[in-house]
Amino acid sequence: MTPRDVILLGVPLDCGKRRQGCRMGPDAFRIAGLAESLSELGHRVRDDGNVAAQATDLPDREPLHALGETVGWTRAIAKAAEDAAKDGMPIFMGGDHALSLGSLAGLAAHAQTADRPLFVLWLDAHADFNTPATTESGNLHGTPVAYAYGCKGFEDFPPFPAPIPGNQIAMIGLRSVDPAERAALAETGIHLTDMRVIDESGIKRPLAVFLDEVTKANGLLHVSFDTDFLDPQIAPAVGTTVPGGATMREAHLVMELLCDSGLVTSLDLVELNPFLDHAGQTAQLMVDLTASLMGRRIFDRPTRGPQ
Ligand code: B3U
Ligand code: MN
Ligand code: MN
Repeated sequence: MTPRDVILLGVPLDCGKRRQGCRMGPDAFRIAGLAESLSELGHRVRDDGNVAAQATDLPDREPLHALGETVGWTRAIAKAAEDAAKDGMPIFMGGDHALSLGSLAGLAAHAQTADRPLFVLWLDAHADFNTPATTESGNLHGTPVAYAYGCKGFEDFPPFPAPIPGNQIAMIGLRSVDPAERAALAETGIHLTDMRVIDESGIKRPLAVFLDEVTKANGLLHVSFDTDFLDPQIAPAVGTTVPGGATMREAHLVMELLCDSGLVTSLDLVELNPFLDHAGQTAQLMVDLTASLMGRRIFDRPTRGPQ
């Protein structure tokens, strides 16, 4: 893989849901050696430290959890994302998935300036397609894709720059989707790959189809990697585990295919809750998967078996 200018941004945001601990994520990624792993692969890595929360005087509003704090973070992260994208490949070390309200907004603004379409790959057990009006939990980490798609209901948030059309969004790993999300998604044209598709036909094909679209459109590609994409047996450090997730092999294959494509321009690593981890196991796995995405491999392809 050609060396990249990687910019690590810590985002100790923990307000997208009630269970606390994701604010320790940035340090867990650092301690698990994210920067060192990427430097070893030949990339130029800069750690810009942590994004600071931004205060707002927006009052909270039932049933939404921490609305004001989340809107403040969204502004701060969007600014940091837009700035970092000018300099290289930002990797956002979360933080829960409400982080992506900001990363997507900043990257969409950057894409607009660069005059290229922004594509989004959402690796997650959940669709995160609720709006402040439809969410049953009140947890805003369940809303970033709806915000980026341009759904109504986000009037308290900064207007989303250039909403992303459904055919530029793919979700892989789905296994927990709310009824309101399912109904809303049906209208969107978003590429939906649930675990059944993966079980029946493998994870490679839906990914390859989407990557082809990115290539044809000369798009930017943002990958949003929710730790709960992975099966909880290999990734226990998640507040909202859902059984039946991606295996170690499936996840590495996704990362290797993304690496081969050369298309990824930014990455979120979210929902890691180090308080729930077993001796850093999940943090280490997320770092190893990121290394696969950034060029670590067993052999250079094509591999030749015994003749
Ligand atoms: N869709 C549910 C559950 C959920 C979404 N993201 C996570 N959980 N981690 C909700 O609360 O919106
Ligand atoms: Mn998520
Ligand atoms: Mn999730």
